[in-house]
Amino acid sequence: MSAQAYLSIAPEIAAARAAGRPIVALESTIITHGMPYPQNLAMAREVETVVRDNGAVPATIAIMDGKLKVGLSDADLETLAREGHKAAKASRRDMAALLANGATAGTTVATTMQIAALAGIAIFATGGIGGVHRGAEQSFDISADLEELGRTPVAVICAGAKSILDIAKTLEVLETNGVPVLGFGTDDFPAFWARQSGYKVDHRVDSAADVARMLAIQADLGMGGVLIANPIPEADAWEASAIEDFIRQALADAEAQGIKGKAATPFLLQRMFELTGGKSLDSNIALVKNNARVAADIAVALAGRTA
Ligand code: PSU
Ligand code: MN
Repeated sequence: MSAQAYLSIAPEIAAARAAGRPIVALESTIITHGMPYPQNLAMAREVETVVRDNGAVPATIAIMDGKLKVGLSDADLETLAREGHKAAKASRRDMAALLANGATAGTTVATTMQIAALAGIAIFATGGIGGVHRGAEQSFDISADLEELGRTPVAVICAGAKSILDIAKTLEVLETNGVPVLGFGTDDFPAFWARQSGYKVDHRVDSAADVARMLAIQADLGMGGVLIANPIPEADAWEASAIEDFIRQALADAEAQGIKGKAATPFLLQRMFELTGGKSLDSNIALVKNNARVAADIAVALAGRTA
């Protein structure tokens, strides 16, 4: 069988695909492992609404019932949100085993990109990407997201990388993997909760049309993914210095409890939620919605070019 045989594409998305209408892929690890219940469920629904309100069809992606599901029902969203950490976190290496077992899994940025590409979807919105963890020179912990961006032709709209990661090393690995990093209305690579990291992006873009033009050329060249870094809205942003103490504390707690590997990012996000009295989550939800809006604008611009 071909990989396509494992896809289950919702009828609305298949129809949009056939008609060349704009579609935005959305990931599901953010639902299962990125946020607590019930805020995760509210977020998943709201982000789909933002995509629709901006003229595109949302395609939330997960692994469920032995299928790579593209476009989830409300009951599917609820299952993922309620299962939370009991669901699997599907990275590239996990896919065959999860399909074989009929498991329920949230898909990471890497896996969502892979499934989106199989389904013919070129634009994907998330919160933050995985990256090179602080201390990676010892742990070798580098997210599979960075490798996937190098090889899979999907544009990922994110709010940069969290400073629980080593942002300088993350940008180096993106360069090694040949991934264009675009700043959407910014010269500075954003740091998720903060609008600036102090590191520059390769190229600044100021409109969805400019992004679409560049994506069309990237596709003509037969190259891989593109990272579009869109800063968190001003009203929801933290000063980098205000959040750094919480980040250090969360990292120290992870170290003390021996949290490593795929558990690291979910643990750090949960600790940040606790340490900030829930405020990190409010910012996280705001930036995801902002990314969904920009992704829809880009998808609309891209569909207009090829129509
Ligand atoms: N960053 C967030 N929330 C998330 C993730 C990252 O703010 O939920 C998820 C994404 O799905 C990302 C994954 O692809 O964590 C990266 O995990 P790892 O660091 O284990 O590669
Ligand atoms: Mn990792």
